[in-house]
Amino acid sequence: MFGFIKNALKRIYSAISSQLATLFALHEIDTATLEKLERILWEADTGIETTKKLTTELRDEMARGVLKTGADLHTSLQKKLTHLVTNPAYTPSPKQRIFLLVGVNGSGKTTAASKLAHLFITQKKRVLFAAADTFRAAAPEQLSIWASRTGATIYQGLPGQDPAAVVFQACEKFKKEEFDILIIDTAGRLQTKTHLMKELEKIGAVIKRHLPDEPITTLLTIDAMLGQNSLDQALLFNESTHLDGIILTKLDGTGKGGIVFAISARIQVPVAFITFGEQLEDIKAFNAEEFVSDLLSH
Ligand SMILES: Nc1nc2c(ncn2[C@@H]2O[C@H](COP(=O)(O)OP(=O)(O)OP(=O)(O)O)[C@@H](O)[C@H]2O)c(=O)[nH]1
Ligand SMILES: [Mg+2]
Repeated sequence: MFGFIKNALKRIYSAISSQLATLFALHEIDTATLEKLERILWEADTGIETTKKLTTELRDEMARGVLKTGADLHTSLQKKLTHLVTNPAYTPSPKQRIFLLVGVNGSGKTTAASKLAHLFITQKKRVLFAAADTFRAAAPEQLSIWASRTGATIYQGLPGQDPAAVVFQACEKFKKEEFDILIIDTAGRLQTKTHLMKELEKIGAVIKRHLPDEPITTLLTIDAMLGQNSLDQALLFNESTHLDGIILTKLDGTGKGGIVFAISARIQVPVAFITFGEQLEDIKAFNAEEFVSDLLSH
């Protein structure tokens, strides 16, 4: 299993890491090296702002004489990128039992809900899904297929029903049947910010009223394949509700791991999980140090 995950991730890193390896092998670096680095980072979706900030700092270190070799560059970049993605860091706790998945159409909410359920079920937890995407007729059915694959239980509302009403009933079931984890799948349609805010507020209020002692963990799915475009959408959610973490999806479809750094710089919400395929196992808690180290040295 571990080998499989490593292989899937390797594809993500390969495009960027092979180019970086050439720079890190240099005995002496100069301004041209940093220009090359700038291009590699930018092409890997790191984003203009973040790339500029990083290379400015590196130029400064070079001017002060602390950055001389490719190896120095490797060490410094590793430190800077790790700092970028651990600031802030996602801190999971056993108190987190209610997970609300939000994100635009097709960004991978339902699949991520199922992968999360799978993770919890392998830890012997009892998982309840709330199928609060009542907008798309096929959505509850899609989630119920995942429920039977993972061994989770599902609470399904009626098509067109108010999502908050579905969440209310799912909360009741969660309490009465003493589930360990509640995962709420929501609709991905992106209307106005006001509408989005209202709907998420309503769902949040229902949970708070019925499960007052339970913290709500809101996770935003971001499609890594969309690159910089996905960030504008992410910003809209960040302005509409409190986000605890990001699930960066479809990393297998891009050789551009740099999006992780762009997210951290632009929206200051920690990456909590990454997904990299369509199987239930294709999810991993995000580990900044490991991610950066793999990205820089595969
Ligand atoms: N390759 C790959 N495909 C993924 C991944 N995660 C999700 N997908 C695919 O992306 C598509 C959309 O995923 P969903 O989970 O249905 O997305 P959603 O956000 O629930 O979409 P809506 O309910 O329409 O808003 C599906 O075809 C998934 O199989 C991933 O990590 N890698
Ligand atoms: Mg869905």
